[in-house]
Amino acid sequence: MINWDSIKPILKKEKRFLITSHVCPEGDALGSAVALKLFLQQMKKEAFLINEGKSASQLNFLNHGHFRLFNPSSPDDQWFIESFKVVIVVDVSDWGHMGVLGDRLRKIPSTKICIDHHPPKGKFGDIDLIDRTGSATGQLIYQMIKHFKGKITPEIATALYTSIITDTGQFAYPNTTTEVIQLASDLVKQGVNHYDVYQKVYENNNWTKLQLMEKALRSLHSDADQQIAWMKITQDMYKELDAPFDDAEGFVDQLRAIHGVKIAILFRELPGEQVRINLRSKDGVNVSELAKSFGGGGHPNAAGAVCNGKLDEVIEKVVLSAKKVLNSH
Ligand SMILES: [Mn+2]
Repeated sequence: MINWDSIKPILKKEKRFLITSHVCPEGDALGSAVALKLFLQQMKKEAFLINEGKSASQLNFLNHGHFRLFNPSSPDDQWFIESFKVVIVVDVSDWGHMGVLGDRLRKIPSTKICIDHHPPKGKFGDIDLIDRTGSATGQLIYQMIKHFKGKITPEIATALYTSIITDTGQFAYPNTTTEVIQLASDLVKQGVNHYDVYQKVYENNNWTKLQLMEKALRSLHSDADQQIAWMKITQDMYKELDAPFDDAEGFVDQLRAIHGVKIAILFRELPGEQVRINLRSKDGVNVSELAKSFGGGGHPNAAGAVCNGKLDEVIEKVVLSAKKVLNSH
């Protein structure tokens, strides 16, 4: 359990807070950040969100008006982030996942508070509030709001519900606990329209996403007697369709859903000879160490990394390591 009282003096004293998360925040990062902002406003504080990299368009319903998109070359943005004495980082405890914004924030002498459920790589902020047993950071934000006797408004509840369904795979992943199911029930009682959230998050695909999937599927490969499934997305595929990077969100889960597949990998080529790797596993196979060995991290069944190198070379290396994970399993 997190000792929320450790931040009580700061919450009491400070008037302005900056909230941020990892690059291209997904459901949990965005939902946690929005809920935290709304809660701080309830406490009559000024709270601002800033992030680097857009979120998937499906999450726009949470995003509206809340986020400032960080522009590394804007003096205005630099001035803005320097104007805060306290920065709260949610759903990430690794500066490496925070882009240029992370580098800049690190150099600023503000107090950094971190609220996260990922296994930490070491000390991250000035105050690290980390609970690895949390199914989602949204769950921790909920505990925090309750601890400080805040009100779970329908808007806060909707943001937290989005956090929870996206990080638990709609209460399907092994990280789903009775506690988080109960929490979801409470959120629905507080006014979440769960079917509306479901439709916005999961039935809101655009055509380019499917076209991108069609292209990616042409590269579908299996390895290790069909226990490994992987596919790749090149920069050319993105360019041909003018598709945003996040349009590939969820593709890797489709690979994991194949019968017999224990490790699923999506490789996405980034500009500048870098590759984003998304790893998923099932049947007790742990891919977090694999992600770590490539400079990333994550959960046992869902992890990722960004790797330097040419796409095909990275694929070869990672698939080889994945085979080793299976052999030692
Ligand atoms: Mn999360």
